[in-house]
Amino acid sequence: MELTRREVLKYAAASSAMMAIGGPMSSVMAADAGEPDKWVKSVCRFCGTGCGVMVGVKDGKVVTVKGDPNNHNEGFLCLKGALMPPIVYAKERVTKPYIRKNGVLKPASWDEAMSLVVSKFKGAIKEHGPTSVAYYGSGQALTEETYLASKIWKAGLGSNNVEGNPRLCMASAVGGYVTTFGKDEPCGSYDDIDAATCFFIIGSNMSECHPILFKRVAKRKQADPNVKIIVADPRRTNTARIADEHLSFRPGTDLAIMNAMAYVIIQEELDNQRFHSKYVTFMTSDKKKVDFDAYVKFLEDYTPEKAAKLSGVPADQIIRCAKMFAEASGSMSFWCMGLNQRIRGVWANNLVSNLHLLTGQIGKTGATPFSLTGQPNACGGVRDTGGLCHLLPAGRLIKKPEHRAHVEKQWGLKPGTIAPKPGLHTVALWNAFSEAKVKAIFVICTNPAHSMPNVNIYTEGMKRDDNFMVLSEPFMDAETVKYCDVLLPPAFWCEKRGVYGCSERRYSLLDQSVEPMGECKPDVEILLDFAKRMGVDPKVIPFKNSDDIWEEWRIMSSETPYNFAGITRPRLEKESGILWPCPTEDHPGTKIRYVRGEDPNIPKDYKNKYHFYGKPDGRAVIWFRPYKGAAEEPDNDYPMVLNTGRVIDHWHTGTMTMKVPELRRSFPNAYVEVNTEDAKKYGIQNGDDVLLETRRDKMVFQAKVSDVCRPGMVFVPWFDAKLMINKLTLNAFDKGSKQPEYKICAVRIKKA
Ligand SMILES: Nc1nc2c(c(=O)[nH]1)N[C@H]1C(S)=C(S)[C@@H](COP(=O)(O)OP(=O)(O)OC[C@H]3O[C@@H](n4cnc5c(=O)[nH]c(N)nc54)[C@H](O)[C@@H]3O)O[C@H]1N2
Ligand SMILES: Nc1nc2c(c(=O)[nH]1)N[C@H]1C(S)=C(S)[C@@H](COP(=O)(O)OP(=O)(O)OC[C@H]3O[C@@H](n4cnc5c(=O)[nH]c(N)nc54)[C@H](O)[C@@H]3O)O[C@H]1N2
Ligand code: SF4
Ligand SMILES: [Mo]
Repeated sequence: MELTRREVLKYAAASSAMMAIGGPMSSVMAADAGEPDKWVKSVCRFCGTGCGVMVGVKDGKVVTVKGDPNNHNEGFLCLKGALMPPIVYAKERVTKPYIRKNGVLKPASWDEAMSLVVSKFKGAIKEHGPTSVAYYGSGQALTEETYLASKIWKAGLGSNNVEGNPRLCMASAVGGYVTTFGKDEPCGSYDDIDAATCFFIIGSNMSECHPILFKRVAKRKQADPNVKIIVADPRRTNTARIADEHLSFRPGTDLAIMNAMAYVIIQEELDNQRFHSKYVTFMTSDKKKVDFDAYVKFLEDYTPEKAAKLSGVPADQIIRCAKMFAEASGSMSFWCMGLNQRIRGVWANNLVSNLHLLTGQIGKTGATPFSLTGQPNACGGVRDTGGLCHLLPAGRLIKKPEHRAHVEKQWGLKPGTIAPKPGLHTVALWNAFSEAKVKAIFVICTNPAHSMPNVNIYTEGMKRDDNFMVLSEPFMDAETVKYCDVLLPPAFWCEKRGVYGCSERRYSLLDQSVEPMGECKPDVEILLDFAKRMGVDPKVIPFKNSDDIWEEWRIMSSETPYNFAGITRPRLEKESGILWPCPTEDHPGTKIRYVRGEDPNIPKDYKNKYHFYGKPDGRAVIWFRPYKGAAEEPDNDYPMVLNTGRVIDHWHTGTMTMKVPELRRSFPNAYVEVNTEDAKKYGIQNGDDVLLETRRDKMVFQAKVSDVCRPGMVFVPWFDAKLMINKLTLNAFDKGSKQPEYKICAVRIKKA
């Protein structure tokens, strides 16, 4: 059904509830503007679901957006996706460069701004060496933007300080996949949803954060009432409301629950011996290869009774869920920040994959461990191109000499050009910038002055005079604008051309729909200009535009298991997304990895059906991952857990969704969710002001009293720049992935 804009807006206020049930939203025509002159194929600007959109253009302006019927979303969009056009023309758009003078941003020409940027970067490199300069990017930047920036820094400037917000988001998932399978990225696809008979959704609020995928899950359940849904989340979210089993546990204790599920599976003889004896290695946390019996012994610490005591989930519920998962004809797991944003994020990821490997619930349609990616291009843009401080393109590692040598050869560099030491990861990088050890940083498509944990430290650091930040940001009211030394005006979303790669290894093209506003330039052009002015060898950066960059990267991938040589620009223009590996132009793309006959990386006559070729012995790993607590557990002084996350109608720091009146109205301010029992204990009524205090800072929020949070925890959404919860959060991080623990810290609350 098509809705007019007015009809859509009627639904806006109720959108969360609506999406939770899979809702009446189908393709949305959010326009009163009349029939567009043309429709341009693109991708939604927001979440990692990566819905295809058609952008309606009239008189050179974007007037409407509708779902692309040929992409995986089959024409469906959620409200955020449908309401994008007004964001493009918001009055806050930055349309010319600015330079800060005496504390105030003053308009400048491109040449003045870029000359200053280059003099600062050159000065820093000359005085303090290449590691004093950095790039901080984004899982929302186009693939070509991140590939280019990473190459400029690592190959051109000699600095591996290339980081970005995916460190705050997907680093633990990368760590999980790499340690378990030897290669990053999911092995299944969205199509698995239509065949799965059990969904294990853990640490993901899909109904609000991946609404169109959740809709597909809900549709599956509606079509077949025997399909089971397990949701493991300490909050009773909209997602949990359609679950057959909602496991509500003390935050952080899900490691014990997943181990207990494995215990039950083995006790009930529901493990798949034939599969794990042939395709799995059992490994202790200190990387000793052991046998199945050692695993059984390890799990003795995790009987359902012991896990129940620790987590607060009844033992019989753990047993029911374990059986449900193992006995289903196809089990599909989804997870997101509830697992990744933890100091045991990688371990939590391993534990989900353990359940699949133990039961053989993998490598067949409907059975797969599927990490939901947050941002629209964290997979394609950052993980795949290697846009982090320890990575090189296609999953190769800076610390491995043979990986550096191969990339140097592919890039035509002198051997030894890429520095052998990884750069600084995000928390370390911003620490170093705050101490003015890193002198100059280029920030593109992210808003760290709002999104970093324990953010006061970093905003204080940004105020210093002896470090320098250049920021490319389309909106004047983004928090980081307050602190940058130079502000550059980027072309936004539909004003530029490039690729997004979403959660399921699907690469889709965003074609340019309209001309950039004012003096805005695509980030690719900004970076190319920067490289030229920095004197980077034109043989290293030979590109004229985004198409040239894609061409180099596409061909380079063909010598790796990421092989997407078949995904050419003309093909992307015609088709609405293709899943890699895709080695040749006539290859349809790959739905299931690691399976003979499905994955083109495995020879057709390979001896075994499955081949986990990311590991030297071809076997995936079941890891022993014991339960360990959070970095800051509640205590007498700070007796509750503070949890932070998202709401359906806002995107992150709100710079975009706050510009859409209907979205702003549905969530105008941040608030604190308090459980009814805790409210009674602290004498708090719905709507009261509540003071939240952590060891970092304190702030007052209005209370929403409900049964959503479990007792002992509170939840605050982090979109609101006026009420910035990241002043209170903790910057402890996972030792392996370096991803911060946004999901758990200790807090005390009282009525204000
Ligand atoms: N509407 C909307 N959608 C988005 C985004 C957005 O800003 N707005 N952002 C996108 C991005 S970048 C991301 S990363 C994703 C995030 O998507 P999600 O991870 O689904 O969203 P969050 O709200 O961050 O957290 C999910 C859940 O983790 C739970 N959780 C907290 N502690 C624990 C724990 O100890 N164990 C478990 N198992 N769960 C726990 C929380 O209660 C919360 O319900 O969303 C993407 N989609
Ligand atoms: N408390 C708490 N904090 C969190 C999280 C949490 O769960 N809790 N989640 C973390 C996670 S998962 C993530 S992914 C991060 C996200 O954190 P951020 O990346 O900092 O948040 P965004 O609001 O997405 O910032 C994107 C910025 O890019 C700008 N922009 C949009 N389009 C363009 C463009 O084309 N070019 C340029 N140059 N700029 C553009 C936007 O206006 C916006 O200011 O936050 C992390 N922070
Ligand atoms: S589900 Fe995500 S990608 Fe799809 S329309 Fe909504 S925000 Fe956009
Ligand atoms: Mo994210």
